[in-house]
Amino acid sequence: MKSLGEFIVDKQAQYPDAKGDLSGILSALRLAAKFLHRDINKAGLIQDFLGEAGSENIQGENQQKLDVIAHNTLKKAFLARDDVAGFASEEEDDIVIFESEKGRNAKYVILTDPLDGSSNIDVNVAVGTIFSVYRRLSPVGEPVTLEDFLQPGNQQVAAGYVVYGSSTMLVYTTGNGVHSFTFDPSVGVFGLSQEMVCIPEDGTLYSINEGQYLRFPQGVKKYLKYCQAEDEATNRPYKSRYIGSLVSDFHRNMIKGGIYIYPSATSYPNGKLRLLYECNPMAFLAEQAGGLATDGYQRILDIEPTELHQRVPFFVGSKNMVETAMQFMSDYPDEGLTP
Ligand code: AHM
Ligand code: MG
Repeated sequence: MKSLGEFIVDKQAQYPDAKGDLSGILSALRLAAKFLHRDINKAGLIQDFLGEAGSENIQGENQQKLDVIAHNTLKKAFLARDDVAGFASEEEDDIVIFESEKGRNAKYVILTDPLDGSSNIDVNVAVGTIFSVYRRLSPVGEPVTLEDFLQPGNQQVAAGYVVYGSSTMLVYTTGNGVHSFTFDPSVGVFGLSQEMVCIPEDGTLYSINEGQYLRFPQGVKKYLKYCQAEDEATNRPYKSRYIGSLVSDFHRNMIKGGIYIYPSATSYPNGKLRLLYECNPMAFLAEQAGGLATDGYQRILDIEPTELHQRVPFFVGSKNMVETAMQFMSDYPDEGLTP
C-alpha cells in the first residue's frame, strides 16, 4: 500500500521535470476531499446538508446546500496554499482572485465543479468533485485575470476528480498517465489503487439521458439505434447505464469500457456540461487513459474558450466507441443543431 502523498513524491523523482509545485495543490484537494467525504456521508443525518440552498447559480440552476458547502470547502483549501493565484467554480459567477501577496506570486489557477451531480445527493447516489489546473498566463506578481482561466484544455497541467461512491476515490493526471486512490476513512489516508489506469479501446456500455431522445441531433439518434442493434461480432446490443452523475458515469466507463454522451439537444443547444469545469478535466483524463473526448466533431482539449461558464456537447470514453459516434455525427448532419 502506498499513500497519495508518497506516490506524488515518487513521481517527482521519476519525472524530474514534473511540476513539483503541484504537490501543494494536490494536498489541498486531498484535504478538501476528506472534509467532503465526511459531509456527504453524514448528509442524511444533518438537516443543514440536504436539500436546496434557496439560491441559483449563474446558469439559473438551483444550488443544493452541499453544492455551496463543497464550493466553500474547496475555496478555503486553495486560499490556504502558496501555489494558487485564483479560483473559478461552477457555483460562482466570476473568477475569484487571490489578492494577497502570496496569491499574486502564485503560478496556478484552479477551476472546479465542486459537487457534480448534486441532484443525486438527496437519494444517496454517487456524486463527485472535478478539478482542473492551469499555469497562469499573466505575469507573476500581479493579480490573475480572466484570460488566465480561459485557456484551452490542452494547456492543463493537472486535472482529476473525487468520486464519493460506495467508496471515495481520487483520480488524477498531471500528463503522465492516470492514477487512482481509494480513501480509507479509518486511517484518513488515500491509498494507491491503480497506477496508469487504461480505458479499454472498446466497450459495451453507453450512457446518455435517453429521455431526451426526441430532442437529439440525427447523428446521436442513429448512433443510439446502432448501440441497440443486434450484432454478435461487436457484442451489441450494448448495455445502457446512466447514473446522471458525470463523474460516476465516467469512472465506471473508464474501468469497464464505454461511452458517455451529453449531446446538444433542442433544449440545450450547446449541450449541458461546462467546458471549463467538467469537459476539459474529464477530456484530459480520458486521453491520458487512452480514450477520446470530443464535441462530436472536434477534440475537446483544442476548443478555445470564450466564456467562463461556456457549455459544450460532450462525447467521452473508449476510443473506438467515440470514433464510431463521431462517424454517425458526420454521416447524419442535422441543420440547426450542428456547430
Ligand atoms: P451539475 O453540475 O449541475 O450537477 O450538472 C451536471 C450533471 C452531470 O453530472 C450529469 O451527467 C448531468 O448533469 C445529468 O443531466 P440530466 O439530468 O439532464 O441527464
Ligand atoms: Mg457538474
